[in-house]
Amino acid sequence: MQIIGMLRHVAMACGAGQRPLCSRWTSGLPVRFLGTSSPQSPADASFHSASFSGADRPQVLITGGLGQLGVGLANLLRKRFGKDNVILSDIRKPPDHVFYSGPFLYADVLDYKRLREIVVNNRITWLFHYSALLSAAGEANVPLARAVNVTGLHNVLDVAAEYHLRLFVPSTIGAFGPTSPRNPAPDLCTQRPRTIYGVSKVYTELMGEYYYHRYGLDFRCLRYPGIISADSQPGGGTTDYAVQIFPDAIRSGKFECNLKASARLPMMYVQDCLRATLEVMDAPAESLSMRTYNINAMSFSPEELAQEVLKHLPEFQISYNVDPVLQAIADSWPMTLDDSSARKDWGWKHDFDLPELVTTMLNFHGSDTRVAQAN
Ligand code: VAH
Repeated sequence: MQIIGMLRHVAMACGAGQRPLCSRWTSGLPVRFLGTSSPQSPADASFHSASFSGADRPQVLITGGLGQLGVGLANLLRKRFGKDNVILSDIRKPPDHVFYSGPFLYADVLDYKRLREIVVNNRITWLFHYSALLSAAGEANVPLARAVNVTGLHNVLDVAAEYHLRLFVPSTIGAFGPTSPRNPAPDLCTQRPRTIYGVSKVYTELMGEYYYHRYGLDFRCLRYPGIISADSQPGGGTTDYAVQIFPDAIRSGKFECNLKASARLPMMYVQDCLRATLEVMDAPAESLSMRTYNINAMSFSPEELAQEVLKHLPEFQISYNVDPVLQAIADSWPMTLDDSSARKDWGWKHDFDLPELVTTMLNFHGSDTRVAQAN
């Protein structure tokens, strides 16, 4: 009996149309049984007219698309696979420049039925799952972080396994903790993070690898350093200072840092991060010896970053107003990551070191005409 027939059969038994009454493992897939899905909203039909040409091209869905990385990733993927092959989604309204740059949908990762509907109606084959509360935001609202980062992950894993998607979920240097090796942190080591963000990302790594081994889910994961982006704001992270320093340096020549001067952390320019994400998703499965990889580019402290800014802005002044919560998080994270496995397995290498990062960021914020982030 086809899975859909089985679904219908069991759904009848479970009382179709009612709340999910039963879930069971069926034919090796984590398939939950649901009532009838909600009627397709007209907006969803708009993409069916799109010509998804190129059978070999993935149909991409990005969750959490309005966070620090989603728009940049969508731009990169649309250049590669075509504008209509990449659907950006979030629970917030997109600004005009995002809404008119390609397909955008409302998607709440806590709504399992809706996720299935989007995947089916748009024949999604690749899913980039960016919805998450980051380190500082998570500590400020643990229940919400647990819901989004854990329950949201469950929904995404089950949909990805059911529809045989290729799934990317980012992890982070925050998945390491004070008992992890810090300089460098290897791919495999003790991971006892002290934030709900870090705990949920260790869980993400373990659950993604379980679904790979148990159900054959093509799960891929990178541990991101702190990401420095020019034309997008970070969303409540411990490394956000390294993004905000640039517009402040240009506008006022001053910056108040909320970490101590010596707090050295792994960092990466957004262009390197997004390229690494596409490269690992593009890599032939047989080249991957692991499902979760460290990627590294540079490490710096606030004082080292300030010294590099001073080379361009001699009047620049940094001051320190240390946030003890953020500093405790930063102190529990590694200073550098060993990314030799990524470099060996799928040819990872970074392009931006600290001098290139500072030049690029100051040029972006200092240029009269702010150009869109060129991926
Ligand atoms: C944070 N920017 O600070 C994020 C990131 C490496 C840290 O995950 O929480």
